[in-house]
Amino acid sequence: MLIKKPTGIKSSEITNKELYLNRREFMAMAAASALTRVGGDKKSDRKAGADKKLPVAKRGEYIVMEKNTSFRNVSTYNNYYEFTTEKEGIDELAKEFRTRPWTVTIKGHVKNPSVIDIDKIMEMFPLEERIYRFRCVEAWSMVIPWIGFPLGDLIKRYEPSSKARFVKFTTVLDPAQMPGQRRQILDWPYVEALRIDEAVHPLTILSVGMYGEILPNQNGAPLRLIVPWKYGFKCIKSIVKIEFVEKIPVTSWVKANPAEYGFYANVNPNVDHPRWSQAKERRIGEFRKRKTLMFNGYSEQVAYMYKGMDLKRLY
Ligand SMILES: Nc1nc2c(c(=O)[nH]1)N[C@H]1C(S)=C(S)[C@@H](COP(=O)(O)O)O[C@H]1N2
Ligand SMILES: [Mo]
Repeated sequence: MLIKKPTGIKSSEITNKELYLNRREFMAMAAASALTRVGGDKKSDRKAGADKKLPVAKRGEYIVMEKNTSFRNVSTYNNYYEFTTEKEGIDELAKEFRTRPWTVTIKGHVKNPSVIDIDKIMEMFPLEERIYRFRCVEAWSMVIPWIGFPLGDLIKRYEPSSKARFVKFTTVLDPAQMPGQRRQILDWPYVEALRIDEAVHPLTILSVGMYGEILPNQNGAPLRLIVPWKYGFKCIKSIVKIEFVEKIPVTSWVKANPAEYGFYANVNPNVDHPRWSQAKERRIGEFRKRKTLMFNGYSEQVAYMYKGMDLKRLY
């Protein structure tokens, strides 16, 4: 990954020393990571093409002070059941997946229901880079420089009514292109949802790229959700529909196995998955295990939304 000059960072944007970097810290980290950068992140390892580069209008204010996982790991170790339940080889299986033309339908309790082209969406909202921790429910984690825009910006634009208590997302249904959808692994299409306050939270983004380039197909091109304080399965890929609804939607994993997967799916080291502990995680590319952090390290930003909720019951 190219280290960009942190010109976009204003001191007014720095409100939390754990999450946000000031200019000097960022320079130090950039220098250090340039020196220690090894193997997997070299340009030559990537199928980079000039056409894949994405213009980033600003460097986002939310940056995690940890070394990025290599592009190679993030783009070759995936979960994408529409292609296969294997974690490796999705890059190959999804190589020919067509992400254009692509439209996103916005409907439900909203003032301006619309069908918008993905290229239009990318013009409408200035893109920024957000370096986030990403924690899969299966106890592995990564640090990924996403490119995207706040979901809240899109929501504001379409003006949901007070009846819009949840936002429901749906992945494309295309069994001709997605071999996994020809088998009853999940009740296709994949569905996820957020409470409206979670959806408009400034940490929640819709992503169109990572590592300075457009999103690889295996990572959810052309548009996917990123909610950094929740387990990875909430981060639905290849979105074709965003719906504003009144009642809590039945999401794919809750439907498939409600004893193991909840609607909230907040990263929580104190609430184990029935088949394994959530107390620790393995950062891809490392051997030692790390302690998993409450809300994946984003407590200060998000804990207020769950005040008074029993997180053991509402997992
Ligand atoms: N449509 C769809 N979205 C999905 C999935 C999926 O199988 N289908 N897997 C989820 C899970 S379990 C994880 S951990 C992340 C993985 O994202 P990544 O491959 O970009 O790391 O995507 C999530 N989004
Ligand atoms: Mo996951």
